[in-house]
Amino acid sequence: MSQSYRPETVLITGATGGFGTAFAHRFAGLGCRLVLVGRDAAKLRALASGLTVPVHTVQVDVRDRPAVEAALAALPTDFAAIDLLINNAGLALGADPAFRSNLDDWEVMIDTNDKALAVMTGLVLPGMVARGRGHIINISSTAGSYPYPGGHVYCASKAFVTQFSLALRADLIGTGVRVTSIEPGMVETDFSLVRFKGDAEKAARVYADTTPLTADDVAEAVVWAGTLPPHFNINRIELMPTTQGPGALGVHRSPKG
Ligand code: NDP
Ligand code: 8X3
Repeated sequence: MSQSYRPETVLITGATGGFGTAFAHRFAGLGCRLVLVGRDAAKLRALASGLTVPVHTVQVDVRDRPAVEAALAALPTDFAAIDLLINNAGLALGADPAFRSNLDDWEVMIDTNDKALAVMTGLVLPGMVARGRGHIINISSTAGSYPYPGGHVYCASKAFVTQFSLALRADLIGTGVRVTSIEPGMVETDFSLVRFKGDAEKAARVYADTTPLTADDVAEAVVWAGTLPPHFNINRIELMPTTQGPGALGVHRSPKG
């Protein structure tokens, strides 16, 4: 289907990361004005300087609710009416079994992937409803549907994102506001480097001898969902590399059963 809708103003969280940068370039290519949210001012400046559309950058930790509220309240008039919110900032920390995990890591994942995403949504949504149009695209994960060893809180945090997205749909029927959950599998970005806290060898092993998706592949799905005509809502997209698929359930075997 050809594109028949273009969001005028797109806000992207985690804009300085792998997915976020790909989204920024793709929506800039469509001529959208962009609000780029990230923690690193230098990376935000570098990203913005490579784009030829109007850009407003917001340097904030998405977990800092007062700072997020202030930044959204202070958006310049030209950027204030957000048509498309892409809740993308997120992370996994650690892949050890739950009983050997770091509770601080658990809190950071929940605070970032869930609480911050919900707060951002709650701040942007009333304006969309008042304008009778808007779209929220939440970046979830296959981890939200298919648990795996060492996934515990990360998997659960993404299940929250998927279910929150579907529940929003239930509330937003009749408002003109759309919601989409994007659920990628393995995509090569800094995601694993972050998960393994800078251990490049461990991170590289995740992607070794296989063909992961790229951030641009994910952007393809996001742009498609985000440029469909206003009557058309994509609820969920699950995407993964051809070289990835669900695995068997784990079974413990010992002579005693
Ligand atoms: P990256 O690590 O490349 O990007 C993550 C982005 O989130 C960075 O810009 C990072 O900023 C930002 N971020 C993290 N915490 C905060 C915070 N507290 N405040 C503001 N920004 C923050 O990873 P991806 O691009 O791969 O990940 C993007 C999203 O996609 C995440 O939600 C991830 O869970 C999800 N995902 C990733 C998959 C993958 O295999 N790569 C698959 C499925 C889903 P900073 O650089 O400052 O830390
Ligand atoms: C990222 C994909 O499989 O590492 O959400 O959890 S996975």
